[in-house]
Amino acid sequence: MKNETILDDGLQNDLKPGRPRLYKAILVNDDYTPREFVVNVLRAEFRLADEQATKVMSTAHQRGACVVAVFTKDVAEAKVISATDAARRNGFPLLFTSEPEE
Ligand code: TYC
Repeated sequence: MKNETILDDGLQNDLKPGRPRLYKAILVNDDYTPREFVVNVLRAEFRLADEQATKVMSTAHQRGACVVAVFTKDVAEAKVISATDAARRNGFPLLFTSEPEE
């Protein structure tokens, strides 16, 4: 009993804050959303430069999906919702998702 306190250096237990896990915001391809609209959403919601937005859009178009950027969990989820909402408001099925990095 006495030694538990003495031996616990506090470095390995579950309460250690550590580095927060990062989340990928992912752009998913579809057959209907115009390429230009996708690029504009990437610029407006994720603050990508035009060239980078075009690259990310093209990669998703060719491969089915593309990582847009990584954020903390809260920020990734907020941006994914906001970007997907912008598409719905304009009548497009464009989808963004988020998932933790390995
Ligand atoms: N595939 C769409 C088209 O041909 C463009 C597009 C690209 C849509 C990437 C979604 O994540 C996407 N108009």
